[in-house]
Amino acid sequence: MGLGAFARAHAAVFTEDAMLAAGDFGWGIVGVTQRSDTVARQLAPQEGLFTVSERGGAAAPLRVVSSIVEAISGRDNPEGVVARIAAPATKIVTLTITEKGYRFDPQTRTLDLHDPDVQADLTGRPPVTAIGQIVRGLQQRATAGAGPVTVLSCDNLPANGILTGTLVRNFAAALPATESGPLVAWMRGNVTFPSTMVDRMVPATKPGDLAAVEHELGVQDEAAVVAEPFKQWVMEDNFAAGRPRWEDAGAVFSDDVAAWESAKLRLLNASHSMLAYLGLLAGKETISDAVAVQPFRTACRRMMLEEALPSITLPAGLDGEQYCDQVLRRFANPALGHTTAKVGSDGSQKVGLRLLTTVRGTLDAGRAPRWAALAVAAWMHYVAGTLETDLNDPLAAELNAALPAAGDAHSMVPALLGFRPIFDQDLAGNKAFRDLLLHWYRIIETNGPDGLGNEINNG
Ligand code: CS2
Repeated sequence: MGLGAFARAHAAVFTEDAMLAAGDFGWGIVGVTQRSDTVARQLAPQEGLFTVSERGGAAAPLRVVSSIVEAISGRDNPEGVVARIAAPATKIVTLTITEKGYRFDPQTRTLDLHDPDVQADLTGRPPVTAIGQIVRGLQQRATAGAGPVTVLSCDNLPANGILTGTLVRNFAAALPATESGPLVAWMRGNVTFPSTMVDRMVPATKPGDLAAVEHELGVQDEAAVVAEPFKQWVMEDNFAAGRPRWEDAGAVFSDDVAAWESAKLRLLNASHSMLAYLGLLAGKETISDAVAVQPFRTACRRMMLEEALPSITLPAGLDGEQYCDQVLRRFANPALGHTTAKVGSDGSQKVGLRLLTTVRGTLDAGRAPRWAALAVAAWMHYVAGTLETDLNDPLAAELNAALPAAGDAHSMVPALLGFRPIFDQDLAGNKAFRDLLLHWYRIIETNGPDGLGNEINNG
């Protein structure tokens, strides 16, 4: 579920590699698009085939991937999605639907039962939310005796398997008692929700990328994707109905996925977000342009080394400093064209998981979260500046309603701190954090990117 560029460049590639390496060709992917049906329309006339174009040092030649056997639109054909989830041949339902696709309340990590689409799905209409489609599919499986299945979240969320299991059970529990009772009981013995850590930088495909692929391949491919050469997948080995031999394709099975996920979110994704907002502030179009600004790179490094690393427990075998260096090298890939606007989108869904976790951890250790606060202040300044025009965020309307039309650090920082979907009361009331936000916001406001650079360099 979720057939964006990331799913094509990650799960589809790992799955094809696993089939090739293991000689086990019994697998195939039915891809389901979410809100837009574009990718389903692009893939259909190509029989699911698409090209992966790696960019940067050690890039492999163009490759046509064949693991997607069918692509359907979840918006136009919700019953079809439910039927595919219910089909006995379906063994795994993967999700790459981004943070906002889960419709959860970040403070309670439970399903947002106030969400109008969730509510409508609960009434029994053909479901449009991913969680609603999964539950209806599981319900049909239970009734038809179609056998166990695995639901595998592949999004950047901490303990994504536990979260997904909770949301599925929340939806099931909100159904009428005659439906929920038997379903919840069946799920207990037949559905697993392993956690995963997924990693590959995959920008949105641009028209120029399609032209370059066509030039090299000699055929037009509307669904081609661009990706960095690096890719990583760490999973819990808890599958209810079998799985491809992904380990033969380089995936790692681990009992410590939560530690991998925290490391990735708080080091890679947190710095990615920081660079996106600092880069947007300084007029940098891509992450590689932003990381080339020496003070911005310094701020990222210091946030990772001085604040994020001390507040997490690394998984065995991961060298924290090497990981940070590798992340900065990957960001610097000039051929990728990963835009700051794309990484900066949906900030309301990302800031809490990527940055506020480190802010809290650092405050709890009795230290000042100076660098993480800079990233949050840069996001705040970006929100205040783009709110009325084109803030690409699912909570744009709510943010718009909560903030003054215009304002400086003194009005914007407290107004944003009062925005409960992101900041809980505790953090919003923390004086040290608030002072740091005011400090950085004012520097951004009055001194611009260059003044900010000087302040960063002064430590
Ligand atoms: C990025 C991620 O868009 C974003 O927010 O931080 O998509 C990032 O590229 C991937 O998580 C890398 O694995």
